[in-house]
Amino acid sequence: MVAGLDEKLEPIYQEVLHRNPGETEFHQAVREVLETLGPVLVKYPELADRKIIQLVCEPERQIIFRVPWQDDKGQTHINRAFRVEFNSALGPYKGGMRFHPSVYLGIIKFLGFEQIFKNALTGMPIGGGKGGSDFDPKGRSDGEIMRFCQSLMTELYRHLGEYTDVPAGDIGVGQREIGFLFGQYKRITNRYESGVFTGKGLDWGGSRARKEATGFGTVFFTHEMLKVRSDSLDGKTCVVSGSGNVAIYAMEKAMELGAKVVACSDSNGVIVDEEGIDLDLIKQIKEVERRRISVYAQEKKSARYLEDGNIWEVPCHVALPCATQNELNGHDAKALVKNGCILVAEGANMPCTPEAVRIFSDAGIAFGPGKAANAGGVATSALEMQQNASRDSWTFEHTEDRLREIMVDIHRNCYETAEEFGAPGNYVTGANITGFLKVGRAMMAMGVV
Ligand code: NDP
Ligand code: 2IT
Repeated sequence: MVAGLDEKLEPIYQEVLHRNPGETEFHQAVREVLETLGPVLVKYPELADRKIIQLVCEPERQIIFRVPWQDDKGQTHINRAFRVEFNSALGPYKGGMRFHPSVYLGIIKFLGFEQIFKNALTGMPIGGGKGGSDFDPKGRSDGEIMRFCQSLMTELYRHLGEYTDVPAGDIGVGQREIGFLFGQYKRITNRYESGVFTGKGLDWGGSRARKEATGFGTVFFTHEMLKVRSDSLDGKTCVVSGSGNVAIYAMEKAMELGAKVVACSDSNGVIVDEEGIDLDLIKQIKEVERRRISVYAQEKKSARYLEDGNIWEVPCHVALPCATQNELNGHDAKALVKNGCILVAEGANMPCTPEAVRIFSDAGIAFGPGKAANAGGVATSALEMQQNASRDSWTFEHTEDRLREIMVDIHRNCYETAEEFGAPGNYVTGANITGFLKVGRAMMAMGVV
């Protein structure tokens, strides 16, 4: 059953459907936020009078352009790239770039929309934006990746700037790609403008702990969720989907806090290792060799590889979806509930379908939505911008401490806001209302712009 919308919000949602046809992920992200905003309009009718919700659903600017490039054999390819500059009420547009064949405008808009509220929750001065391309980096050489990034930046540079729009990584975009993008930006603009990108290498303006930040932050948030239930990660069994940037560092911090991680995955399959995942081996396979997760089971006799397997059928106490949107559906949620799962926190953006979230809620499973639970990545991006602006470089410990404090604050704000608006323990309500009110008030203050 789909939850009903408040009578003031239903026409707003219908208008979003009408104006953005076919963009199903964007519709899903908007609906999930609108479902929680009814009580906000009762308490703050001035937000409705000024059409703040309608405004926040319409990107300030959307850029779409072609990216032609040549592969190693001299063949020409044409990709499409996007940058959606969604909302700048709190600071320059900020959000990652995604390279994946599934990328189209609806994906970038859902991600940009989520980013507005996530960035507001961090308490840092950053607006919301997102970009990407339908380019598939799998199997491409370093030279091909470089030429693609250079071609993309030859158009995108004119829209960026440390006070305007500050990209970072996301699926398919890590430090290698940020290096190529930054290099071309620097060349075209003739400016060493460190603060125009985050996720940079440590030798050229990057922040310590940025690489680890999203995964670590998700686990800090999980730790806080368990703490209010007088529980902890110690001795818990975890499964973490994906084996990319977010998944690897979520596994690392979960293990550090005493959990046993027994499964992770990539888009081809799942590995299950009841002895506990060997993270050094995962890092070697994924970060160094850029190979498939199946290689893990060839190296480790205690592991099983399930081609096209379903990771959510592996019994666990704590599930951390860290791969991609809608990777955990109602069927998967039922399997988790049946197998005794007590907590789900989203390291990825919108990995759980609305049906899955309802099943968790009905079963009393603690659920941490991505815009709160994975905000540590972009929060540490803002710390990277802070270091760039002051030409400073912090220690790993100091940066990790700041990240931990930010995640504790986000958790507390979401928890308290949920209570204030009559939905105790509901972090979806808490995160949406906290984020929306912060952005909405800033938009009110700045007039009709
Ligand atoms: P990576 O590219 O490093 O890793 C992505 C992982 O997810 C890979 O294991 C990949 O497998 C898997 N995956 C991607 N797409 C699919 C798919 N369609 N089906 C199945 N598996 C898939 O990306 P990140 O770790 O950076 O991002 C993961 C998630 O976290 C995304 O939702 C992203 O938006 C979100 N996120 C990222 C942040 C960051 O700082 N990087 C911050 C906050 C959220 P394969 O290699 O086989 O494709
Ligand atoms: O979804 C996200 O928050 C990210 N991909 C990180 C964005 C950023 O600017 O660090």
